[in-house]
This record gives sequence, C-alpha cells and structure tokens, in this order.
Amino acid sequence: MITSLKLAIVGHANFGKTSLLRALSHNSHFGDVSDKPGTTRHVESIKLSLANNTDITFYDTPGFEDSLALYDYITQILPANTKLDGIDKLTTFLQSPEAENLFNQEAKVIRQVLNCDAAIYVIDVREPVLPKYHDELAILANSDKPILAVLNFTSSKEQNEKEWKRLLSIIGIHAIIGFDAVFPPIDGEEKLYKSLALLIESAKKILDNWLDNITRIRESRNHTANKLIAEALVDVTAFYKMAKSDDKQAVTDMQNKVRLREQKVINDLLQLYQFDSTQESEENLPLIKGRYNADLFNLDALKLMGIHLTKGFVSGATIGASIDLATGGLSFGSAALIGAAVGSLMQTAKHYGSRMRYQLSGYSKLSVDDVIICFLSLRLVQLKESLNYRSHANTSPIRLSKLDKNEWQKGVLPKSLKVARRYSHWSTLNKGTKRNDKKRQSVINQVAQQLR
Ligand SMILES: Nc1nc2c(ncn2[C@@H]2O[C@H](COP(=O)(O)OP(=O)(O)OP(=O)(O)O)[C@@H](O)[C@H]2O)c(=O)[nH]1
Ligand SMILES: [Mg+2]
Repeated sequence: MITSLKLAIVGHANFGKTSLLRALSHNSHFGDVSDKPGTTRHVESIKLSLANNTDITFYDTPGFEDSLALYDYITQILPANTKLDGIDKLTTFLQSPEAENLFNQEAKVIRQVLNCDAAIYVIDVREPVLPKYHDELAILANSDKPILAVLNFTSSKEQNEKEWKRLLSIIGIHAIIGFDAVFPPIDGEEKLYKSLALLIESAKKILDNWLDNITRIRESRNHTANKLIAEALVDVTAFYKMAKSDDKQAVTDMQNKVRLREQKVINDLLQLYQFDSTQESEENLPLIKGRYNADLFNLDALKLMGIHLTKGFVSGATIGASIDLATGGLSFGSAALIGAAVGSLMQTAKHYGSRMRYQLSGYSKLSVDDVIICFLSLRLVQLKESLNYRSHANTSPIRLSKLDKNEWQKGVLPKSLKVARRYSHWSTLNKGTKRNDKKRQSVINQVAQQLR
C-alpha cells in the first residue's frame, strides 16, 4: 500500500485538462485556462493532503499536439528488429535529441506519466476520433501505467462518445467515466475516485479515505452555509430603528445596512465554497463582484422569486408606485402613520405592541418587512444550492439554482425566526449586540435546520 498517490492528467491540447484539475481541486485559480490550444506549457502540480499522512498529487501537463509525427519518430529511432517493451521504447525516446527539441512538450508529458502511479486521459467528446488521437493513446499505453479515460464536454450537444469508446477499447483502456469539467454530474467526483480505486489497487486505502473526506466536507460545508444564512436572517429580523414616520433618511439608512449585511453573507458563502468575489452573477442575482443587480427592495425582483405578497404590502407599495416610495420594504411598528403607507402598515403594526414613549413623541419602531426577509432567505438558499454544485472550472456568471415550492415563498416568517423580532440585542446591526446569547444561538440553529 502506498501513502502518496501521484496522478498525471494528460491528453490532447485544449481538451480541458487544466479545467478538470480546477474542478477536482476546488480551486478556480489553478493554472491557466483558455480556449487556445497550448495554454499549459509546463508540468504543474497540486497536492490534496488527507488525514493520516496520506496525499494525492495531481500533475497537470501540456497537451499533445503533433502526435502523428511523434509516433513516427519513436518508431523510426528504435533499433531494427527491436524487442524493446513499452517502457523501454519511451525511455529511448526520452534520451533522444528530439525529446529536447521538436517534441519537448510531449517529452514532459511522457516523463511525468512514467513518474506517476496512473494517468487520467482527458477527452473532448465533441471531437471526431482522428488518427492522431489513436497515436497519442498508443504512445501513452507504452507506459504500462493504469489509465482512466475521462469523457469531458459531455454536457455539449455534439457527441462522438461511441467512437471514442471504440478507440479506447482497441487500445485496451476500459476504465472510462463521463465528467464534464464545467458541469460535472452530482456524483462525478465519487465516480472518478471509485474508478481509480479499482484501477490502482495499491492506492485503494488513500482513495477510500478521500471518498469519506469528500462526503464529510460536503455535509459540513452545507451545514455551515445554512448557519451563515440563518445568522443573517436573525440579524435582519431583529434589526430595528426608532424613527418618525416621515423620516425617509431612516428608511434609506436601514435599507443600506440590510444590503451590506446581505453582501457580507454572500461574501462569506463564496469564501466557504472557495469561490472569490471575482465571480460574476446573472442579472437576477444580488451583489456579486460589488455590483448590484436585483435589489432586495425591488418589487419586481420579489415577484420574480414567486413570493406571495401580502395584501397590505402590495397596496402600500403600489400607491407609492414603488416600494421605495411607500415604506422601502420596511414597516413601522405602529399605526401612527399617514397617507399611502397606512394600508400596508396596519397589518404589521399589530406585531410590535405599543411603544408609548416613542409614539407620544412621534417615533415608532421601524423594522424590515417579513416579505423582504423571505425574499432574502430564498435567494441566499438558491445561491447556496448553486454553489453546492458549481464547478471551479466554470467561468460563466453564477446563476441561482431553481427551488421546488418553498415555505419562504409564502412571505410569512416561520415561528422560529419571528422570535427574533423581540430581541433587538440579537442583531449585529443594532447597538449592544450579544452575539453569543444562548437563545440567539439556539434560534440560529433552528432556522438553519429549516433551511435544509
Ligand atoms: N463547456 C465546457 N467547457 C470546457 C470543459 N472543459 C474545458 N472547457 C473549456 O475548454 C477550454 C480549454 O480548457 P483548458 O482546461 O485550458 O484545456 P487544456 O487541456 O488544459 O488545454 P492546454 O493546456 O492548452 O492543453 C477552456 O475555454 C475551458 O473553459 C467542459 O467540460 N465543458
Ligand atoms: Mg492546460
């Protein structure tokens, strides 16, 4: 049994080797990726360290380019009537002058394969099967190393999967999996490591260990994400301000604080999933890359999310032409209001009881409306789901995942979260926050459970 597993990622230029490694290492900055062939010029490695001092190191390699010429060259330099076996053929090539000149890229690949326990051969299944691919596979097969073929670009419409499988079978490669580096199947990583475990017996322990690790990390990450979201929801629910009903500035200030809180939780989620804020988002997503798309206080965005708007909320909003003009998605905790906003606010007013002192002097409690908090919750959960399945090789803007019918669409806070309305010191947006308050923590845990 070995304790360090070395795997070479090989294949034709531009077939997605570096992208596959980004996906497997969950690192969107690994190497250079572009749609021009010949992007990776040197062998680059990345190590995944596991518990009990075992590790897996992946080696990204330059792509094969002129494999027909390489095949001819290797055949031609071999002594006449040679009985050299596969590996000797390759070492003879590596010692030849052209290994430093014409074929120096290919020599790097072959040298790396010989230094590894196995190779992963990446295939662009959109490509027709050409003689050059036959030749590069035949050269690699000389290495006598186990080879796992990975069919990449499987989510694309053009497919030559059958033809590729036929070629692989001719060469004697029977371990094949589909793994699109940009849109991998949900169980893609598991399948890949299980196939490797069958192929490289001496590494079974390392790979089983890694498989356990993947499951554990995935669950723990999802759990942490739910807690981050729940904490943001508690912060926004317990957030309040005492203000006069015509105090537009108070409304704007509160909205801005809530927006910043949303930005913070989005950044925290991106970081948790090892994405950074260079990720862009689609139009209907909130603030990624410092750019506001759909604002939290925008009625159209709310509707698009399928949130049921309470009667009062809608009338309050429509009278003022937009939410901003009515109450800005915030509600005053008393009926001591005038004009357009009253219709909207009467309904929520009941929740807060009277705050005599402030009411007498014209102040009342301003807090974020249920509907807005439900909207916030929905899009954070959708973002989390999307990150759960997002490949680190994906360079397109982040899209929110679709959800099945969800409780939060009712626009009414669940009881577990509603409690937070009564405890202003639970919100980090208020002064005098007690973050470690036991009851606060327990409510965060309950809300996190509900997000599952
Ligand atoms: N849609 C899709 N695009 C992919 C996939 N894999 C790679 N790409 C894209 O294909 C192009 C080439 O990907 P790379 O990862 O640079 O390919 P490579 O094999 O490392 O290329 P070289 O280093 O030049 O040999 C990039 O534009 C990737 O974004 C995939 O599975 N699906
Ligand atoms: Mg590359």
